[in-house]
Amino acid sequence: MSVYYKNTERNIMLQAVIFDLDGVITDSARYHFEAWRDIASKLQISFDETYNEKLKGVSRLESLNLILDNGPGRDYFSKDEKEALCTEKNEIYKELIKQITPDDLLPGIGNLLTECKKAGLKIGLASVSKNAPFIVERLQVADYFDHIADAAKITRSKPFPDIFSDCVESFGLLPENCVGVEDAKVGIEAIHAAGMKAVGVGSPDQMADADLILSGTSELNLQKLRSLAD
Ligand code: B16
Ligand code: MG
Repeated sequence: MSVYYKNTERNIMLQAVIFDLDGVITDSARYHFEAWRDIASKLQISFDETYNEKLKGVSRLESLNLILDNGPGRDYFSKDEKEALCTEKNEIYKELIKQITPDDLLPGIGNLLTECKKAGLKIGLASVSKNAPFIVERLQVADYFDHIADAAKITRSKPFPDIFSDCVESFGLLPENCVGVEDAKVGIEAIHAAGMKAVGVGSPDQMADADLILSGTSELNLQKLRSLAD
């Protein structure tokens, strides 16, 4: 480590910021909720926004399993039936996210991306959503990202570190020089498991383990992220 720091100015210790998508860059979590609510209602399983918190940051199949846990159980349907339900949910979701526009960037995110870019930081996207590339195109922010992790290649979802580690490795950086931003409890765990400091955006109870807790994205700025890495 000391060798790495030798030629590094204190104020450029932060070298990359790695963002979650749903709930951090844009509020696509509500579209996941709406799509799963349709499936749960068809299956006559109760499902509300409180239960939906458990689904944030977890894979499509695991989301279905969590919903089934609240009904007939995750082993009730065959693998093929579950795959069909996941596809059905994704078709509903894909229709909903077509309405996303650049106005749907969450407050403060546009400025933060610009600040990071101007400061020469690497910017990564660590979303386990296979629809993430479509959403960043809809938001017109794709060009800000130096690396968008390919969710299809990541077999272990959050809370495993894989998706964040993929970004860190693609930059050739050490995790201690990167900061992750998340809105899900499993996402904070994933950032820590990758060896990085975590900024949690959301309620203090959900974000309790984060190194910096902010109530909303409008509170994010580069200075706060830098102070975390120092
Ligand atoms: P998809 P993130 C996650 O995205 C969502 O939070 C989670 O609710 C969803 O199940 C998962 O992506 C998979 O998404 O079905 O579109 O592939 O929070 O990691 O940006
Ligand atoms: Mg999220």
